[in-house]
Amino acid sequence: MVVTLTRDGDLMVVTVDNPPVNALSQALRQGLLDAVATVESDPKVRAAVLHCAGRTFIAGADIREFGSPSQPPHLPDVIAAIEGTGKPWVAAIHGSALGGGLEVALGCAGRVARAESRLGLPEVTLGVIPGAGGTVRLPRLIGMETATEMILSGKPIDAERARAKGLVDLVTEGDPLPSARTLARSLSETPPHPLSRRPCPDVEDGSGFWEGREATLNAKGAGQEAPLAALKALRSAATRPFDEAMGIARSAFLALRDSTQAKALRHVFLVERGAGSDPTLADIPPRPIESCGVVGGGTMGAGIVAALLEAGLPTRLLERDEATLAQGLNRVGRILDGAVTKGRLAPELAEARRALFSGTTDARDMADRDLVIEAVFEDLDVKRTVFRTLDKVLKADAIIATNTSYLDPREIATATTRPDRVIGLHFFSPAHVMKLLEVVPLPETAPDVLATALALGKRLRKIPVRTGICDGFIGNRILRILRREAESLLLEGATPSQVDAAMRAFGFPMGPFEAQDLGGLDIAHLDRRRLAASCAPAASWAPLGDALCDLGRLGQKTGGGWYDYRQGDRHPHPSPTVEELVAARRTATSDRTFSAEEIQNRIIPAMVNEGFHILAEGIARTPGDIDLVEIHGYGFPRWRGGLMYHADQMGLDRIRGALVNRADPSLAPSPLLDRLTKEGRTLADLNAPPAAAE
Ligand code: 3H9
Repeated sequence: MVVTLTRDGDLMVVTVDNPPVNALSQALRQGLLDAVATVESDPKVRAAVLHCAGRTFIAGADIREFGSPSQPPHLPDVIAAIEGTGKPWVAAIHGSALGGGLEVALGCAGRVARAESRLGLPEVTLGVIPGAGGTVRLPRLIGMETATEMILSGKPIDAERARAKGLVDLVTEGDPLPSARTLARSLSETPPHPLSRRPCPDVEDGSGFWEGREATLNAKGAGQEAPLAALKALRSAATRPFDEAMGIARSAFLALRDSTQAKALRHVFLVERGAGSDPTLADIPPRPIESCGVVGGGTMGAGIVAALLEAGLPTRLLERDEATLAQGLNRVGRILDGAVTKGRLAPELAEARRALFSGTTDARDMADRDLVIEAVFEDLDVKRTVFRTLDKVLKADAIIATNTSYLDPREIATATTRPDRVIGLHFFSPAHVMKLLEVVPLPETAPDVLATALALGKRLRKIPVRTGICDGFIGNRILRILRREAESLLLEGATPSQVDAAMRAFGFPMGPFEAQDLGGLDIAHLDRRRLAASCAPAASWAPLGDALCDLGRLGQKTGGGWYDYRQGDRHPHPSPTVEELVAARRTATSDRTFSAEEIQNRIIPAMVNEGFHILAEGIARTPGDIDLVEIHGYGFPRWRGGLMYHADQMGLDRIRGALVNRADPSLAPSPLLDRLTKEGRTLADLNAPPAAAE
C-alpha cells in the first residue's frame, strides 16, 4: 500500500510509502485522494498529519511518468482536495520536499520540517514549471520576491531558512511527527485560510521587477524556455484570480512537459543518477577511506583538499619545502574563508574542516593515509618521482591516484611496485566547485580500487565518469577538437568575438577564446609541444594559439591573450595584435563571414565526431557518459541534454553531412557514425539490435 491510514485519537496519520523517494505516482495520487475522503467522512477525526516512510518526504512528481499522458487523478485536484477539506492537514517533512512534494505541503494547513530537510521547487531544472500550484500558492505564503527567487533558481533551501521565510511553521531536531500532531490539533481549533483564498501579493516595489528578471533570464539562461515560462506564471499569479492563474500555470506545465528541452533535461537527470554505477562492480564493496593525502598545494591541489575536507575526510597536504607548503596551506585557508564570507559555509563548519587539515614536507607523514592524490606539475618525470616516493612510504594497501589531465597513468604507475593500487582521478578546476571527476583505471587497477574511486566521487558529491586511457581522456580530447575548429574559423575569416558569441548563443557560459584567456593559454601550449614531439600533428595543430604563447600573451594573467584586457578589468577587448597575427596567416581566398549558426555547425559536428571515436574506442562506455563529461566539466548547455544527446536531436545524418566535405582528413566521419547513419539508427538505440533485413 502506498498510503496507509492510522487513527490516533482525534487525528488521522496518513503515511506515504512509495520507495525510493515517495514520488507522486498515479497510485500515490489516488491513495492521497482516498485518504482525504476517509478523513472527511470519519466524524471522530478532527485533523490529519501527512508524513512519509523511508529517507524522504515526497520528492516530487514521478519523473518516469512524464513521458506518457498524465493519468487521473491529477495532482492539482489532489492538492485542492487536501486544501479544501474542512479538516486541516499538517505536513511532517523530513529529507526533501521537492516539486509536487512541496506543492502537496502547500496544500496543507501547516508544515513542520526536520532540521536537515530541504524544500524547493526544482521544476525549471527539469525544463518544466511547477504544475500543481507552486507558482500560485508559494507567493501567497512567502511573498512574491522570495517565491520568484526559489522558483527561477530551482534551488532548494534548508529547513531553517524555510522557517525564516515563513514556508514552514516549525523546525524540529528529530522526528517532526510529534510536533506535527500538536500543530494539527491546534489548527483544528482555528483553521487558517487556505492559501488559495488568500490574496496574492505583488512585488513591493513593482517598478521594473518583472522586466528586470526577464532581462536577466534572457542574458544568463539564453535559449532556456522553462525559467521564462515560470516567470510568466508567477506574474499571472500576481495579477489574476487564483483559479485563472492556476489554469495558466497548468497549461504551461503540460506544454513544457513534452518539450524538447524537458526531454533533454530528463535525460540528463537519469544519466546523472547512473553516474558512477558499474554493474561489473556490483559485488565488489569499495574500500573504506578514512584519511587522505594530497601532494601539491597549487590551485588544483588546494581545490582537491577543499573537496575532501567538505566530505569530512581528514586530509594532509605534502609539499616540497616550507615556503611552498605555507602557500598551499594559505590557498586552502582562502577557499574556506571565501566560503564563509559568501555565506555558503557556517564559521563553525569552516573550523571543523580546518581541524581535519594538516600539512607536511616529509613524505613519511603520509604513511597512515588510505588514499593519496598527486596534483603536481604536469610533467611525467615529476609525477613519477612523486609516485616513487609515495610507493616507498605508504602502507601496502594504500591507493595512489594521479590527477593528470593528459599523461598516460600507466607510465606514471611504472614508478611504483603497486600498479594494482594506482588509478587516475582527474579533477577539474576549481576542484572544490566543479562536479566532474574522470575516473581512469589502469589495466592493472584492482576492481576494489576502481569501486573505491567511484564511491569516493559520489562521497565528494561529484559526477564520477569512468574513462579509458587516451590522450586527454574524454573531456580534454573533445576540447582539443573544439579549439582546433574555433581556430580554423579564424583563419577563414571569423573573429574571436564572433566565435565566442556564437558559442554563447548556443548555450555555453563562455566562448572558447574567452575561456582560454581566463584559464591561461600556456598549459595547452605545453601539451601541444609534447604531442608534436610524439608525432601527433593533427592533435597539436594550433598555429595562432602557439604564436600567442610565443609572444607571451597567455591570457588575462598577462594582460592579453586572444583579447586585450585593461588593468583591473576582465572585460575582453578585440586585440589589434591578434588581428594582425590572424591576417598574416589567412589565405587570400579565405576572407569570408560566418553567421552564428554556421559557426555552431562547424564546431559541434566536429566535437560529436570525436565523441563517436571515443565511443568506438571504448574510452567512454556510453553516449550518456560523454554527455555528463561535457555538461559538468566543459559548460555544454544542460538543457540540450549533452553533446551526444544533442547529436541525436540534430540528426546523425546532418552531423555526418557537415563533416563529409571537409578537406581536413582528421574530420572524416567516424566509422561508427557512418554505420549508424546508414542503418538509420540513433545513439539512443546504440545497444539495440539492428533492424532485421527485409
Ligand atoms: C514535479 O514535481 C512537477 C510538479 O510541479 C507538477 C506535477 C503535476 N521521480 O537522486 P537519487 C529516483 S517535477 C522518479 O540517487 P538521493 C532516482 O532516479 C519533480 N524517480 O537519491 C533514483 O532511482 P534509481 C521535482 C525519482 O538520495 C532514486 O530515486 N522533483 C525521482 O541522492 C534515488 O535518487 C525533483 O526534481 C522522481 N521525482 O537524492 C526531485 N527523484 O535508484 C528529483 C528521484 O533507480 N530528485 N528518483 O536510479 C532529487 O533531487 C533526488 O533524487 C533526491 C534524493 C534529492 C530526492
